[in-house]
Amino acid sequence: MNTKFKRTLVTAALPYANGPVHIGHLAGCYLPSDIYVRYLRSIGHDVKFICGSDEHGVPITIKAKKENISPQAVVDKYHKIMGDSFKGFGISFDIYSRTSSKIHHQTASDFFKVLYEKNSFTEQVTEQYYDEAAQQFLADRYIIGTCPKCSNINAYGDQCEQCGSTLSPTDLINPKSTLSGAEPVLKQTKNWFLPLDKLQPKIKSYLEKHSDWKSNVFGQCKSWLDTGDGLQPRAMTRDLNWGVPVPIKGADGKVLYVWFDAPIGYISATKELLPDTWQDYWKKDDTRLIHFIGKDNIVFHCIIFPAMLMEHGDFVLAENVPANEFLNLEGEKISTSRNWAVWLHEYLKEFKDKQDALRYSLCANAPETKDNDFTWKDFQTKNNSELVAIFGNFINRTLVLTHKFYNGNVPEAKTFSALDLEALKSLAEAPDKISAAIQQFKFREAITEWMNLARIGNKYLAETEPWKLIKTDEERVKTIMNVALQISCNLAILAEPFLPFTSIKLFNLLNIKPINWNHAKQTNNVPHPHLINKDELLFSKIEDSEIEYQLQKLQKSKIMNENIKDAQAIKTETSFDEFSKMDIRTATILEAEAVPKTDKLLKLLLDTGIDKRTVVSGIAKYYNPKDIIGQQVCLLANLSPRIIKGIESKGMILMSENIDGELSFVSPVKANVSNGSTIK
Ligand code: B3M
Ligand code: ZN
Repeated sequence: MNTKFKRTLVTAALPYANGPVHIGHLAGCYLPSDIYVRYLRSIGHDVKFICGSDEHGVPITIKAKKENISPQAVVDKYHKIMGDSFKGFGISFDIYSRTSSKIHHQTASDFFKVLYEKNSFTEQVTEQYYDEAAQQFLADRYIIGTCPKCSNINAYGDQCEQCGSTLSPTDLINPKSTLSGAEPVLKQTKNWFLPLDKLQPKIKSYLEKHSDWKSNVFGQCKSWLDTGDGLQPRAMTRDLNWGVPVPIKGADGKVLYVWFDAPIGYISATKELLPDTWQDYWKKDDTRLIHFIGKDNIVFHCIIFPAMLMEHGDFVLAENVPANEFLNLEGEKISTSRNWAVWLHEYLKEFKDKQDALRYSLCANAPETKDNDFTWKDFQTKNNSELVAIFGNFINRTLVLTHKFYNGNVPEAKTFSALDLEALKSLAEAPDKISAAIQQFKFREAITEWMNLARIGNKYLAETEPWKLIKTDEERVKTIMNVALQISCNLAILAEPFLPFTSIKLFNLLNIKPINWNHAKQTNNVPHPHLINKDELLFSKIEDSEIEYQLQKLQKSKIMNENIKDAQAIKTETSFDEFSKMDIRTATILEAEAVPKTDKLLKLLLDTGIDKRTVVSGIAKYYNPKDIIGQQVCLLANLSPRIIKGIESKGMILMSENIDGELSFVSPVKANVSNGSTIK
């Protein structure tokens, strides 16, 4: 590691407090940063790990409106859920703060004032949509209208979710304010812009010093600088009533842009953590600042925040920004609004004490260089075939044999054979390999090296076969078991950054107080004489049924999403003539019974006023046959007959379907509509 640096400040992106955190967050940002920090702590480096909730911005105000609560209530709720999830997974922040705190408001406000007084900002008057009824300017998300590209009538002012186009509010046809429903009017407003165009040369020379950054990060930065006219001025204030008020005259009703205040949150949280020494971590040249983030945050951390810091002066700039790509779930983009996610707080409940299984699988499959996919099947395989079958198996055999042969007393190693020496050599070499990978932010490689050591342990036992030798060469077995115990102990040391829960458990089984990375090259960490504790399994198999359950949960989200889509999108136009071809009538159910060997179908006998006929209907999940006798329904009476499960079905009963996919009858509101009445 570069010895120029005396201390490291690691920040992890402040997650938005408008929803819980999911596996994408963990894999993209919080797990790699936690591994990195735990490693630095373990080698005795001075490191601080900073995070907190990002509690400002428009999405939070929208959520508050929707739920009819205050923005503060929204962020209070999610700040707690997110903080608990991180704690649950052992993410070892030194502080998990929040941007609605007083210290943050003060810090962000002061920061803005410094830039303002240095004339860093340009003032610009632009036209923004304004809601006269609600008397406020409208953020893009608060305006809906018809998409000019695909005619979706519910497109947002910044984006159409139907066709995916990026829009600006003035592109919308028939724009409406979501606050009052009124048509918004364009009104002039003044805001303060950071002239990134003018700062471009400075930013460029900063970035050029860091061409060693991960290629996905460096590449994205370059394309910001090189595309079109390069960087453009960006507003650092917004017309909104939730956030840090703009601390200058004439700025009533305006707050700092959320991406201005959020990264300053790293500074305020450090102040809160270290009231006396925080400046060492932000202002001394021998501090190394590292931002862990997901790829959608690159421009803010590599361009805008450094530009703010440069303008302010005094602060160190990020030494590295090891951003990850995205993690997908079962082949699809993770989405909060579509509930296509594995929520950390749910995982913690459903897989009790299995945090390390997820940490392992997310690290082994981390989206470090490209987007990656999480599948439940792969999670199960990584747990069952690697954690249980390789690592767990090695540890378990070692502990069980030590108890069996020596009642748990660590035997002494006296003379070493070639096989022993080979194993000990691999053991001594492992820490440097893993360190090198971690220092280069290659966490997948690091955890693979760690697992390889467990593989070496297994191979060693398989080759030396102590269970056979015990009958013929007891002295040898002592050495073998001692070596196996040394491997186990160093696996515990080296596991700590990745699998902290397991590391503690394993030290405990070995009856050794946790020791740090600096001892990991030694191959005599388990003393003799020494008594180990009773063996226990470190990992258990994850059953097919548990995986099935998770897949079903996702399937439910999928059905719900399809239904929402159906409910939102009106089908293509049809003519009255087409519609009139359908003969829809009222009818009453006379008899109902389940169709044998199916769980969906009911066979119904209907009185249509004209005839009595049989209709097979897929409603068995929603109605009990005996409850629907006498129910009046609407029937598509001239649908061509079909044979369903050997029964001729003549017509179709109309049902309404809600977004959960539940069906319910549609019937006349007045009770005395006779059977056979037409519906037009
Ligand atoms: N809250 C975006 C996010 O959660 C944003 C990060 C802020 S870091 C200063 O992805
Ligand atoms: Zn569209």
